[in-house]
Amino acid sequence: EGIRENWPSTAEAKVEINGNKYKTDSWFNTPPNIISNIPRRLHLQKDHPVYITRQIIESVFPAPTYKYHNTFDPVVSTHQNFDSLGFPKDHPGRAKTDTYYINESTLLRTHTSAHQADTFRANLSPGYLISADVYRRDEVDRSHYPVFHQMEGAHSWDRDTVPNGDVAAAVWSDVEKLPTHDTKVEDPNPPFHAERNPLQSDHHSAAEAEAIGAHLKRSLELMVVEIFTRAKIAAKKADPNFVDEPLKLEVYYAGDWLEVLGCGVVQQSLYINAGVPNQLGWAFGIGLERIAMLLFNIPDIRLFWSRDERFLNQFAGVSDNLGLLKRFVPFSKYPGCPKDVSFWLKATSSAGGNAKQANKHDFHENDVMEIVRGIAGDVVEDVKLVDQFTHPKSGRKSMCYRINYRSLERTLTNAETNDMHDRVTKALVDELGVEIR
Ligand code: FA5
Ligand code: MG
Repeated sequence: EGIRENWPSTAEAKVEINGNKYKTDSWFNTPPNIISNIPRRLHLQKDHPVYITRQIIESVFPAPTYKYHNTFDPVVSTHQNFDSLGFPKDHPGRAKTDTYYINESTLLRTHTSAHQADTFRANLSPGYLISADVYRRDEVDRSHYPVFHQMEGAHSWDRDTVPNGDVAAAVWSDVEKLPTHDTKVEDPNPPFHAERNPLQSDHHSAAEAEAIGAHLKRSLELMVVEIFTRAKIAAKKADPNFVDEPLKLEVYYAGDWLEVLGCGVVQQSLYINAGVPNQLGWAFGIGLERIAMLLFNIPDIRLFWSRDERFLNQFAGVSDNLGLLKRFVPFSKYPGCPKDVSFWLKATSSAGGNAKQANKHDFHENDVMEIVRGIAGDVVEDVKLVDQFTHPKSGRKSMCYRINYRSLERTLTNAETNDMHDRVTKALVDELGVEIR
């Protein structure tokens, strides 16, 4: 209730997060419903499915080879989150429409990779696992939530300390030591492509990249085999970001392919910038909720935030005895109430009947998502664009979104759904300047 109120709007306001005060500026766009979720840290809440999933993955990446970091602060610099990873200045992820900023140079991390460079620099162990809450302005549906949990894993080898300086031999010897499994994994992607990635060829030999790729794949296979014995899995080529030979892993679930992780051989520039130029290795980043949804058969990502005992009690005692792990039994599904809202976008410049100008607008769908979440909170199941068109004469653009209001815990009354929808409609007009049709 009233979660959009008390939102500091002046440039001089301060916000307190985990006991630290931060000065906000015109970049500040983190609403109270996000800030209030920061202390939840579901990955540290015993018997929570996100915690259990972290435990299971950690068991596949054992200490002391891997060191676990589970309490890094979510407030990081734009340097940590983007620059340290080589994200270009115009990368869309940096936009205020995609990321929650505290001020121009401070934000809520959008991924655990924000800690990659610092962890490489600290160089405490060959491998690490970082589990943490991460924050993104994103779409609203059953597999996306603005706060979720990621686990990042990495393993590095040091040219200076491997026997005879032979990294490839050292990595293959580590591959030999990995446990074996007898599950067949379909993977049409060879571990190394000679034609790709000229940058890495300055730093790695093909034999080194191939050995590291093999260690990465074998390690991820072990994880996947541990988690899903029955799911169908595919490795697909992904967009290159800050890893080479990038791959993402998708799992077939409830009739759809669900993306669960991204991974690859770490770009050497990262190690160089982190002051450990003689290291080389791999990294992956996984969405813990996505894994937990598959593992426990949890149909909606909002359930993770539920404090309803009918949800939480189903996992009681599992952290201490993984043998008790069983699939989630959904409690009753309450009726959904879909409502449409159609509006004309505001033109950026005064259109004055000029069709070309009227066609220009400064509209981002994530702003619609954010307004709906801010008002309806966890009572919205998904928001979908169902229609859009441009008026042939005026050039004005119209959008129609369908908002499905559905609580996971009770039946909504007509009156409260109508009230929420009216408030959403009003906020769209007030904050985005749209005109309701
Ligand atoms: C990353 O965040 C990279 N940092 C991962 C990485 C690490 C790649 C190290 C290479 C080396 P991506 O944006 O794809 O990648 O997110 C990783 C995973 O987070 C996705 O596969 C998905 O499982 C999960 N995820 C992404 N957005 C959401 C969301 N809104 N809600 C829930 N889970 C999400
Ligand atoms: Mg995404």
